[in-house]
Amino acid sequence: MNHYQKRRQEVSKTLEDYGCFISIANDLVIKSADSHFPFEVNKNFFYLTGINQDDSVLLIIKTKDIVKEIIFIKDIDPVMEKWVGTFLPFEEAKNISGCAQVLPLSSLQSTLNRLITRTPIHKLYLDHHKNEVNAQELAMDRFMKKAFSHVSLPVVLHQHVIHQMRAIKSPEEVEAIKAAINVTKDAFEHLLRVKKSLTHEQHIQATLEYSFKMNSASPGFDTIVAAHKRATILHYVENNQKIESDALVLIDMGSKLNHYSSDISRTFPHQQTFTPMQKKAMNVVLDAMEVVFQLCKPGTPLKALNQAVLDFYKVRLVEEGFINHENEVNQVYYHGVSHFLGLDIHDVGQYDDTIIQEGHVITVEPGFYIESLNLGIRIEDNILITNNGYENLSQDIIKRVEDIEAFV
Ligand SMILES: [Mn+2]
Repeated sequence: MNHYQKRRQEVSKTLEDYGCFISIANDLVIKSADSHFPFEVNKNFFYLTGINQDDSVLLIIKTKDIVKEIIFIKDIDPVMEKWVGTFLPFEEAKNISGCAQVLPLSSLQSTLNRLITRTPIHKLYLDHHKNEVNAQELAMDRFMKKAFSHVSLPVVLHQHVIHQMRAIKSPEEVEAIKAAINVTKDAFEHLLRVKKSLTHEQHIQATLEYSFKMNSASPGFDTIVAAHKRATILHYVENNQKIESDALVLIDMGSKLNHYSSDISRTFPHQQTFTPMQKKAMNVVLDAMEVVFQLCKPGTPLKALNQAVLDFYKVRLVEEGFINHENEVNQVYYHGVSHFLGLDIHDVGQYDDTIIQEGHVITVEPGFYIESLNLGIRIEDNILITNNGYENLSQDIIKRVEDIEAFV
């Protein structure tokens, strides 16, 4: 049984008899005129099938004695293939997914009709959530309108079940994340070697992303290259300014390789060395990381990590003179210290009231930001929770003041 089969089996255990689980791959989204945004697969669908093609559908049908799985993929269209490239062959889809029944999408509606009238299924379990935040119509909404316009069956929103599964990484997934981290490491070291000749933020972005592409990877998210006071804007992605000579440069980057992403932040001086003030600030953040690492073990509430950073800063930032009073902490540190990492950058998983477990992969990314000092520092590593502690998956990417100065 391959990973995808095992995962589908897990899902099938959560269904009642005469239930049908549905996950879809997403459709292509129009950008303008006849062009589309690059296809982005629904990560849950990919997690359960290994298939990365638009307009694909997975059904898991559970009746009294048997579980049946069917995957639908686009009918091969030889004319379209001349324009947009090869469609996924049916045999290959079977091999990847380990699903014996892979059928053409054109037979989906008749299959559904048969299921409803003959099996008959009583309940639908959708890989979907209620999108109440912005009320945007999602691919599943469109699918349901089209496929079930003539019947109404009770619907259960089942997305959280797959999200819970995805939060615990298998050894193979951890290897995939490590591979992405390695590409990011190479990119950062290459950058440090050539950075003397780079004068603008966009040069740094281009240099990092050049390395990603040369390693068959791509940016997992919009690369942030923020120098000087621009580093105090957390998601600054314009990356288009000349770098001031005495500036610190904050980069938040992550290559994506085979669908898994890394998410690494580093801060370094534009010149060859840090100023004394920059050095002092760097060491505060590096020490905050160590405080968080000590809590990275099964049983710690996820919330405790951020609280630990706040408690540490309340003392240390005052001691070092970066703030006057502990109640100013929120003005210089205004994001959380951790998120899950995996198929998505801000990966799925339950965030509220979560207890850290073995197999979680999280980021640890303290920072602080003081505009009047033209200072923004964030340092981020990717951490695997093990049975009794943690493994820092990105420990080989240099981050300490003396190591960066020695390297350049
Ligand atoms: Mn991050």
